[in-house]
Amino acid sequence: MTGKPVPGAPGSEPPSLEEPTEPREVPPPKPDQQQPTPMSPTGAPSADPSTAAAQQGTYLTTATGVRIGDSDHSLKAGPRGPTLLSDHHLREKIMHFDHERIPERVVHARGAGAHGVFVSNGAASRISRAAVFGKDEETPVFVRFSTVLGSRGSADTVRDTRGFATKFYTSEGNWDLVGNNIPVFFIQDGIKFPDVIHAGKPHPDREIPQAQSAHDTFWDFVSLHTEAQHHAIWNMSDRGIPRSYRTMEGFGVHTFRFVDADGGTTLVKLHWKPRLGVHSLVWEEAQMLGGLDPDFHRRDLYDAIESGAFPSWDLGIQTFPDTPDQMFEGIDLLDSTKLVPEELAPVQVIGTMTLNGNPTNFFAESEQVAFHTGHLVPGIDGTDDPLLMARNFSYLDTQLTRLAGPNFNQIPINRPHTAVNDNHRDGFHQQAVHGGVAPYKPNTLDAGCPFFAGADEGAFVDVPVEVQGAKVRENPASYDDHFSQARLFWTSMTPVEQEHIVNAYAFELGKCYEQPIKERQLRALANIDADLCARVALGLGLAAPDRTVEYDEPVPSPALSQVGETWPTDARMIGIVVDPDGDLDGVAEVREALLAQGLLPLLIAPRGGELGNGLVAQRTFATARSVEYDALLVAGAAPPAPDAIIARDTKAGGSATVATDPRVGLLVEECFRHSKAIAGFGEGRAALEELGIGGAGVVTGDSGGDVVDDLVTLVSAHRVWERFGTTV
Ligand code: HDE
Repeated sequence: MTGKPVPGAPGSEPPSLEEPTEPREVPPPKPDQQQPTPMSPTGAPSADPSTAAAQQGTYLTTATGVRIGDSDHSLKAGPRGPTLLSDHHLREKIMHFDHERIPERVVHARGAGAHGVFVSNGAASRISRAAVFGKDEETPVFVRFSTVLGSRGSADTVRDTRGFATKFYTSEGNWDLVGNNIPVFFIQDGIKFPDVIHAGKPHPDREIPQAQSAHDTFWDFVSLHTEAQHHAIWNMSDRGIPRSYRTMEGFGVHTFRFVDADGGTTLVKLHWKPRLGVHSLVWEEAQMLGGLDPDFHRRDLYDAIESGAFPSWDLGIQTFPDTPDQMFEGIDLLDSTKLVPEELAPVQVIGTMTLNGNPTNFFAESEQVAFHTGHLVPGIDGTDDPLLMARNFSYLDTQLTRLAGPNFNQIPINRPHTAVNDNHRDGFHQQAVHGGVAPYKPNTLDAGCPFFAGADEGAFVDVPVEVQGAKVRENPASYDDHFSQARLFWTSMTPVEQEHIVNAYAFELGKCYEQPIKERQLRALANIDADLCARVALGLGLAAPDRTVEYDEPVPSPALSQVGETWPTDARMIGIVVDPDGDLDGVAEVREALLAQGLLPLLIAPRGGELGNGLVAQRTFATARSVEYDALLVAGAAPPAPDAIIARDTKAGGSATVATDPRVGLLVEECFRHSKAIAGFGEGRAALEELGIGGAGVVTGDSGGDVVDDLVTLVSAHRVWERFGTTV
């Protein structure tokens, strides 16, 4: 692992406490933060690069570039007198501030982005002529991860689908892959999108609950509109509460069409496979994090990139012959409520994406980025999936409101890294100074420029697909199966994953007030699996109904389960509980050993500041909570200071003989309950014994060296799976 040290870690530069008095240089902008480059009629860039930076010069100025000597006091008639209307600087500063907010996204409002690079391995170049798939081609990308239902300030760890949208700045223009972390969707036809979102958003009268599906309107819709049942069971599974954006799969969901150099076509489904594996929180952790650290996923992504643990994903494709019926093994490829099991169509890796740069400015990049399913490049095309068709309209339309006009592609983060010569003119927020007099075709006055490209010059050529049929508002018969793949998902889960699904349904339906909605959803569950239905019914105190539909028994797909493999442990967080008067040599040794293996140790001590031996406390017993860590290593568990304002362990009679600070006890107990690995050495081992913590996933030793390797091995399995079911 390379990169900067973790902020606050030993060795990092202490920040200055004073505002500098000497001007310093403004950092240069990143390449994709340049202003749009006005193009001359011949397509040659004509911008002066010195105007590229968003902020230039050394001194504070007005918006019109006049230097300012005081920005702290408004212009008044005497120090205690009224403020003067002639203070232009005051009025301009306040006016701009008043208009800083733009409408949040109508869905996916809460998110976080990062820069990176996609490197193709060339495997897809056989079936797609897209330059982005050329062997060893490197393409800059910007990715935005998001939740769907919550507003911009909502918590990261809610139970929800996650967006996974990638903008590829290819040499042939931008390609946006606007996907989710769940491979299927709630609806088959985009015309239902307002319905499902209105049902999932907070109740219109009270505007609660925020960012949750655990309420009546959501389950009212899902239980009536049973094509949503497949997506809903994914939400109820551990996929609905990812551990990190870094540990999520991504899916293009729809079937796309790749086009080769000869015009030959192949149907494909796109998958992002995280190199770190697919990992999730447990529900109690997710709930706790909603209060303790609502920015958990945003922070995790940012910190991992800052620390040099760059997250990466392989991009893979499942390929299918482009037959007239667009079916594969009985699965309708145009039905976005269906997936194709990887056992039937293996995912073939075509490249790798690495996120290696945090945004410089959240608003300019993560907020203003505008994705669109219609942003395609030659060699990548859509299909007639009615969900995709509606999206192609919606994403263009929504930006007009959100980004206030048609020129949003000129915003730096959206700008292609290729020449733009589009004949679009004027409009709100036009940034380019277009030359020429003939933004129309054909023309003679601008010498016929710009010219049409042929296929050989990289033009996007529409696939000449045959289309016919009567105009109808109908679905094909294959869309009628709403349950077989929900059952496929359920039967592909391990017992511990099934247990989590049961608990999630019992929680969500338990939050509904309307009895008929719970009963109707139980009828849907009966059509997925009798055992699932019976267990949820038990939790709700209701009778389990019988199934009402029949379908062929699906073959389970082990690839859908998250349990059973081991994964790299890069940047996994290990909390180390330290006694400042204890074995600091041992602490330094385990810290180094964990860093050397690419994990991120964080020292937790009774108080902040330097601990000795070059070690600095990064968390204190007051600021640390278990949910931040993937595993805990107890090196010492100092007793509370005599004057500490905390409750003593009453088990020990409140005497000064208490060996373990109760806050350490809480850390350990929560980690244990959430099936995380725990290690202890020396004084820490004694603390674990006192707390009664042992068994699977707990390793102890005399020294740190005895436990580090075993701890890392446990973290590589993500959880101590066998402990689930033995804890509350
Ligand atoms: Fe979206 N979706 N969506 N969606 N979606 C938006 O576009 C929409 C769907 C997805 O980080 C909006 O720019 C319709 C499926 C992501 O900026 C909006 C339908 C999938 C993001 C919109 C769908 C997605 C959005 C809101 C049904 C997974 C966040 C703001 C036909 C394959 C992108 C915006 C970001 C955002 C419409 C269904 C993924 C309103 C009409 C299926 C990741 O245009």
